[in-house]
Amino acid sequence: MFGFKKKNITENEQEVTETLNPEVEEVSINETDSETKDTSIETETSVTNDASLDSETEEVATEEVKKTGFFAKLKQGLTKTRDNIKNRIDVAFDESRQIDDEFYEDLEEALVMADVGIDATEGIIERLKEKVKERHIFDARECKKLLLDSIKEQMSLEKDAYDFENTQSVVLVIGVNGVGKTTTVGKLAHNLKDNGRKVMIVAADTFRAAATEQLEEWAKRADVDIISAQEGADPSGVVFDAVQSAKKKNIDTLICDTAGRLHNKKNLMEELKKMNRIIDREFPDAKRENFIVLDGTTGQNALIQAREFANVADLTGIIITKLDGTAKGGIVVAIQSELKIPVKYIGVGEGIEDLQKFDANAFVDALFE
Ligand SMILES: Nc1nc2c(ncn2[C@@H]2O[C@H](COP(=O)(O)OP(=O)(O)OP(=O)(O)O)[C@@H](O)[C@H]2O)c(=O)[nH]1
Ligand SMILES: [Mg+2]
Repeated sequence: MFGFKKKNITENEQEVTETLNPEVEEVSINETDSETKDTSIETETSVTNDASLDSETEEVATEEVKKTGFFAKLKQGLTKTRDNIKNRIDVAFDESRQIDDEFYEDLEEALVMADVGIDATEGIIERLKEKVKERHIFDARECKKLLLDSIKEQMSLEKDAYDFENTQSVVLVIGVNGVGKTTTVGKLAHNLKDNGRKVMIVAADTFRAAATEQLEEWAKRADVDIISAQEGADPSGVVFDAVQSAKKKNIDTLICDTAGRLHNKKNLMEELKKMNRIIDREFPDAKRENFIVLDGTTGQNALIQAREFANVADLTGIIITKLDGTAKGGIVVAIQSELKIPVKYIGVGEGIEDLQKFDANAFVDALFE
């Protein structure tokens, strides 16, 4: 009954034989309702909801604690990158420094070391030089503020970047193998659920049974509904059923985990397009997001992947994971500036709380201060 046959799957490559007609094939779906799940999970997750605050002051205080926690985690996550550039930045902005060619060269070197990328670095330095000239600045420390402001400006997001979080939406999470898609789906589901949203996730990676099991584990942790099917089922069929279920249950956000795919595998890219078509056709009123997940530790490779995926899918946002595992976190700046696609979330660890909305101000401060 399935239009897909699983063929040799290696770590870097998955191939499918596609014989789909009509567009969606029937799949046998496993639906797990978060409300019927076992009580041990209830206990675990209820810890996060324990405080029922009743005064505005307390809410403000909690917000402050959250912000402090957010920044501390971000700073911790960017430790390797900060350590990598710290010496150069300190030397460049030493109070005894002149703002001369050597000064700009040192800055350039620090940014390139952090993988900000040649093009993005040149743009940043050019803008900095203009501002320094315009404002007649001679003090290197004053120049530091200008530099940080210039990067922040470049990285800041449009006001509507997170609109999908507040309206009915479908999010498709895509990328190559092992970048952190499934983990990110789990973390994102948790974040949205934590904000009172009704979330459902769908295991559209049907190539490996283990992939579904992994996502089921995340559904339990995040305490959200999950739709899955058995190994080998048509991914588009699973998505189709998930969309019907999401509409019926009045789900706020449906998040689709997909299989890792290489951009040069035509069949897999076609399959991606098809999933997109199904969602658009079956849920035209939902706000759509296509997030590409990129592994921050792969440096400039991530940039290449994003370019390739942008050719087949209308990417609405980028999620960069594993920033805690790299000394080259500046790749976030390179990706944003070269692709002109907003980085919307970053992964700073493997835990459920380790996905952060991208905050340009906090990111730049955590990196340089
Ligand atoms: N340190 C760190 N590890 C991460 C982060 N995000 C994901 N990982 C780890 O990366 C590994 C791969 O994550 P998955 O979520 O399975 O990746 P995937 O893209 O779904 O992989 P495939 O489905 O095989 O393509 C796991 O060990 C995750 O714990 C992160 O932000 N920081
Ligand atoms: Mg996965």
